[in-house]
Amino acid sequence: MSDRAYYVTTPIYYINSVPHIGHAYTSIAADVLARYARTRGQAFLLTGTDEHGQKVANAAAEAGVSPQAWTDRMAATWQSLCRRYEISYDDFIRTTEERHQSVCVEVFERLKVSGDIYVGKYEGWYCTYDETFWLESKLVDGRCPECRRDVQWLSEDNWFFALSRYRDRLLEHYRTHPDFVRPQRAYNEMLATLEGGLDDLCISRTNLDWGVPLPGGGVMYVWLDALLNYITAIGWSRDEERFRRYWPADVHLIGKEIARFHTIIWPAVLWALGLPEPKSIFAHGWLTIEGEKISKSRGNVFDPFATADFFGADTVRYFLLREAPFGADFSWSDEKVRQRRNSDLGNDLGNLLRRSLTMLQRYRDGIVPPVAGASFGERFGDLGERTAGRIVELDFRGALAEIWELVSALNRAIDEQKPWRLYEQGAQHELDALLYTLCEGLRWLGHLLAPFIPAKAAEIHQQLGVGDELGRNWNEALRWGDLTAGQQTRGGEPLFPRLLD
Ligand code: ME8
Repeated sequence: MSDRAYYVTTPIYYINSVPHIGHAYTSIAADVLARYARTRGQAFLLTGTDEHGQKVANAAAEAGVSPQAWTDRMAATWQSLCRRYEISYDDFIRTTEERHQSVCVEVFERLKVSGDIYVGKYEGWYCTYDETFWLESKLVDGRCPECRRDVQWLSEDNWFFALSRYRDRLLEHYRTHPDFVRPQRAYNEMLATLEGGLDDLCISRTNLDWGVPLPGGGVMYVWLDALLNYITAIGWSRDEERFRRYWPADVHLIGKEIARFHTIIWPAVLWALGLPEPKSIFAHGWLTIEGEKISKSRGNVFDPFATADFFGADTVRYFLLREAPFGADFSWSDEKVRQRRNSDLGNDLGNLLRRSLTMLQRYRDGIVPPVAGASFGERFGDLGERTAGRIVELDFRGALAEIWELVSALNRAIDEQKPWRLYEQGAQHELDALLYTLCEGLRWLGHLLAPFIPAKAAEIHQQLGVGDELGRNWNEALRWGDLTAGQQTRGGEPLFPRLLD
């Protein structure tokens, strides 16, 4: 068996403020991939916080504390968001950590040696909020094209990364790797950007202290510092064996507004270091409210902790992944979350579990009968593979739709075969076959749903009395008929109690 691991990352989030649901969204999607991948072998999920830059320094100053005290406090909040939404990260990197800062300095030194960076004069427009330099031609009414804030004129001697040198190689890579950037829209946009030409990138700042100090003065541009997190955490230049197990990353998950950094600048930096590019980058869409991106700067954020308390983390996870194709924008509304909760999760899934176990209790003392009905095994035999295929394609909505076919088919089997009638008629064999099918179907659902709604998936297995099953190899677990006859089920509380208006 190969010791290669599936490596998936989230962006590292700015901690100038508290997190909102948009941040949770990316991390939840990454978590689904990692949880699934762990059932097939090794996986590594990296998330963390981007702690340098003017925005963070300003936030600390406003709060009247040192940047380090501020970041310590905020990083703890971001970690608890991960716990609240069951993000099973393997490492949480903070860019103020020594392990990261030393990598930044080493990268800088190596790029100096390779001749990929040089000193030049930087004069141009800078948006502090987005930590981005803009060409005059890109400004909109003299303001930042991204956030529409005022930009500042900067004139400094700075270090530049010779990005323009990599344009042809990038174009070639895009041409030969049509899946390098997904979805297609992001690929097309980035290709058009490349075709439009590339400027070299200013990678140092002299008018700011809160960053990674560079030998000779100044600090590293926060975006280069941030991107390097993806190689710091897996041991680049410190532990080559470990690094080779994870790199290149299988997928960087990001929001579409930071695609240029990840799909153009990042591969070029890696090439300059003699490293391969990531296998793919997926730039997903935005969560909106009334058509506006949810963001602190637009003032339409709400507390994701309170949301998890109210709906339950699993309900929110399910909603976010089921509501829209990954890649598209979609809108948040409490009402839509409530509907998904009450219909898909409560009526379809929760009631299926409750009805099945209640009937098993009534007719068979809660014990799984010895007759394995085969028809579902034939019909859904490849469901595990199909669901897995959708997950690795990042089609989470499609994966859940596949899984819900099984949920619906099991509910239909109850409605059509009417176990209470089979019982009255003394049709013992048919009743056994149906009850077995329901239990085995639910055992499958526990496995299939574990990446998406981990706590509730575990609860399904607990109620079935197979609480030690989760974490089994995906293919082995999803063999129809694996549930042992004679298994004592337990039952329990409703999985998704109805939420009232
Ligand atoms: O950009 N809908 O950090 P950031 C969906 N530090 N996703 C959203 C979202 C929304 N409304 N709002 C935020 C940064 N996100 C840099 C990244 S990586 C080397 C450095 C998610 O705190 C989405 O993933 O602004 C987006 O890319 C990320 O949060 C931006 O987080």
